[in-house]
Amino acid sequence: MTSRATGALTGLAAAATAVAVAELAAVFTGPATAPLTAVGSTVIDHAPAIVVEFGIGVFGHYDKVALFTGVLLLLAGAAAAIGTAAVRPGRSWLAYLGLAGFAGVGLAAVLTRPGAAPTAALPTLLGAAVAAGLFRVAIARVVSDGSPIDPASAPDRDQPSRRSVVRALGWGLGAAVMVGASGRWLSNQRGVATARSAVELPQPVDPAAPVPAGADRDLPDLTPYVTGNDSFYRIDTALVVPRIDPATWRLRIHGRVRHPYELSFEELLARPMVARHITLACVSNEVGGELVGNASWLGVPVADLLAAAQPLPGADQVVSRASDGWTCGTPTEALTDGRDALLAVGMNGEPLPLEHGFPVRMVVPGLYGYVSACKWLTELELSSFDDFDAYWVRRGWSAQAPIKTQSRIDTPRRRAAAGVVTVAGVAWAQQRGIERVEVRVDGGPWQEATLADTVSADTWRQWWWRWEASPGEHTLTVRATDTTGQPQPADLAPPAPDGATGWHSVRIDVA
Ligand SMILES: Nc1nc2c(c(=O)[nH]1)N[C@H]1C(S)=C(S)[C@@H](COP(=O)(O)O)O[C@H]1N2
Ligand SMILES: [Mo]
Repeated sequence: MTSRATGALTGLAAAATAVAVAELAAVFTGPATAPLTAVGSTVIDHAPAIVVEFGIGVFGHYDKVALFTGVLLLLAGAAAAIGTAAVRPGRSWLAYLGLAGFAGVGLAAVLTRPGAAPTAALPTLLGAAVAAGLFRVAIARVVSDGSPIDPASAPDRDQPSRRSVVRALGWGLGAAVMVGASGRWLSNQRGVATARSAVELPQPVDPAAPVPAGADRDLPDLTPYVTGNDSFYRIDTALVVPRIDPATWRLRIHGRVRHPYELSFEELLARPMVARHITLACVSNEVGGELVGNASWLGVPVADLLAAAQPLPGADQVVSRASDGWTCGTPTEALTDGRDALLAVGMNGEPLPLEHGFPVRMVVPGLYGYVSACKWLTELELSSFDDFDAYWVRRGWSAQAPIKTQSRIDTPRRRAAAGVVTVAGVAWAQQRGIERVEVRVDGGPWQEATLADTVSADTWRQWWWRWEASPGEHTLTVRATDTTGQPQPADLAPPAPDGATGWHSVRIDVA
């Protein structure tokens, strides 16, 4: 092995050790204090909106994995390059400089995350210190500063020593990866999951309307009326799922109010609860897309909590703030006009899953998630639209974002056998409700589909239509009409800035 390769390996091993030690330390100081995570989160928050959307669009649910992989590859490349340069005689200072540079970036990231305590610096400092130590030992074994390295001319007895160092480095690299991964796994397992399973949800004083049998036509590829928690779409900017201990969680209600106050989780649970089926939709959902789901939510009406704070005139926006610093702004009107806007603690009969906002999130029927559905909620600030732009509004999305009427074909999607085919899907227009769904084949006349039952205007509705399919290629198109009589517009619009429009079409091979 050449000295340059040894240098690269030393650099890699040092970087891996730094990351691994930091990940392990972050088990104790909290997942957001792992420098890798903090850097990734900072990248997400400061990346131009277009890149974040591109990331979501291209990588889908894997955008976070992609970001981690990118950061890791960059780090590995730099570490190997620095190691290669630093192994040359008299150049070991390069390694320390590089390490200090990375530690500086890591420290800057962990200390500027929302709610960071000074202890957030510990994992990075510890990781850098151990890596520096390792590098010092390794480099001393491989080179003696000042004397040129040439493996060919090196004395024979030096060879086994270098080989053993290389082997040790290889093992060290492997061990570091294992340690880092288990540190990450450990901190994912720790604490909050247990606290979540200990939560006992109260019974609602105002229970959800039972789902009528006719709401769900059990077809194999048709989206079920109620989405299971495990299959519910997830969208957020959180690189690691925030872990909030319900025992220390507090909600602050403040801003333009006469009576600011705070509430513990216990106090929230003691309030009268309602349960409602509400279909949540993401503004980034493309026509025909999957970023929409329907669940039964248990929670406290937001209006009650706001009323207790006595909002002042002019407070036309309620800013929700999450533990990770994310914000959204909801019209005060939408939270007080009598619709079922909830601070939810339960989802389909369970405490909120960690990924869906445990312990408390907001759910507002009729508004896209980015202006209403704050997860890991810690603050409600009465403000005004003039005074404050929330996270996505600052990145160019509309401040006001009511959900647009949409319909989707779930089955068939590609192929069908000639004869009678059941075309089916879902349609939604929360708050207004779906009145009619129509399907057409190859641009022919619109034909009315059958609508399934629903519990309210705030959820999607399944629909189906009997198609006499003839062999060949056909295009199926669907459109919905809401109960105000407004048909879903044909004009194609992209998700930005306030939701996609257009009809969903699928091309089917009938054989
Ligand atoms: N804290 C936090 N809450 C958030 C977001 C976020 O990035 N951070 N994203 C919002 C968006 S854009 C949507 S569509 C919904 C998605 O909720 P879900 O992941 O439970 O489906 O959460 C909203 N709440
Ligand atoms: Mo969203």
